[in-house]
Amino acid sequence: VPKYPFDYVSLERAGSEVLPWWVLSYVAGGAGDEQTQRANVAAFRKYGIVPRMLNGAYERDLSISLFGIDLPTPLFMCPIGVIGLCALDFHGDVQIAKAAALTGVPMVASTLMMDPMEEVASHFGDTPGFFQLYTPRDRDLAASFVARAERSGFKAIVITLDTWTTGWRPRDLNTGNLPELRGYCLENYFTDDIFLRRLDRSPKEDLNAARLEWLKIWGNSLQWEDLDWLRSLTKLPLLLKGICHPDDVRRARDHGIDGIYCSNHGGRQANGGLPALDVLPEVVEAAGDMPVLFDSGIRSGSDAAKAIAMGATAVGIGRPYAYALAVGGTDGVVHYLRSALAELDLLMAIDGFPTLRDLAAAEVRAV
Ligand code: HOC
Repeated sequence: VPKYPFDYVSLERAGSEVLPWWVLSYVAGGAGDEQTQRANVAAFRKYGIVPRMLNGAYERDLSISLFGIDLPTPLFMCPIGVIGLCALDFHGDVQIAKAAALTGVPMVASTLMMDPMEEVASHFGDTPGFFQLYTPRDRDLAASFVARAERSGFKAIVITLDTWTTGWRPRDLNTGNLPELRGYCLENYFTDDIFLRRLDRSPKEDLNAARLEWLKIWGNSLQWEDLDWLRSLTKLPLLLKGICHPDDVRRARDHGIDGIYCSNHGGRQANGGLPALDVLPEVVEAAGDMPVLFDSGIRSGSDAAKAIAMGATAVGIGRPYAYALAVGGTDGVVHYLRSALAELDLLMAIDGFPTLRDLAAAEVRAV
């Protein structure tokens, strides 16, 4: 019997059995009655790839180039705040970073990670990492996060736009776990001089006051103009996460943004929206030569193939790797990522797409 499951349904079941109930409600839950979350997944059943034969797909090349960085595969791990809780020792971010090093699949590390970014980045090995920024209201603190990310070796900054406040998440409200979650995600703040300067006493002396101070500043509802200031902070590639409308893509370009991240946060933030996959083609069209990262609803290698065939440059895995982390730590995440990649590779072999360029040009039809 294999150590870890090879399909998502079994993996989710196995993960659900080991996660503490209040962590499970956070990982599994979404916004409202979770119709967007379900629709994200269901959207992948609405489209199919038309195979091509006699195409010389005996060998495949799954590599991509993103902002001049060569990556062996098109997958990445989405940022998930407080993901560390899914690991037995609560140091899940470090375990994920190790999985990134072993697989070449980059981690997009959340501002709300449970170990300081410097520590997490030190485990990436040769795999590049990206830093996801929840832009705080304190501009000096935002600048400090970006500078620290740059110093730690992160290769791009992903600015999340749709989570300056947490959405209406009934499962988390029912379990009452939000205060608990907030208590765990402050490592990057508590290791930052700019944040510490805001406090009268250190977090060790007065944890509650530190947490309250964090609540006041963590979420910033940015305006387009703010992007110029964020742009001025770094030469690293900047991506906007949460983009689902072509006009927003065009505006992003006007503000010097380098990449688009099409996502509805896995349906965790706002309910009632379109599945992210349905808006991907128009986002890709507006993006032109800007790379488009995609997440929301990917569960398997064949889902990733569809997103690529619909124009995504790189594809983000979210909940599956959280369950894999719960089930087997670094080992579990590596197993999941290698399984998803094996499925993607086999699909390309059988359906006749030797490279991702060929897959991107594949015909996709509504089922
Ligand atoms: C306690 C704060 O990235 C997610 C997170 C953001 C939630 C913040 C929770 O939804 O996965």
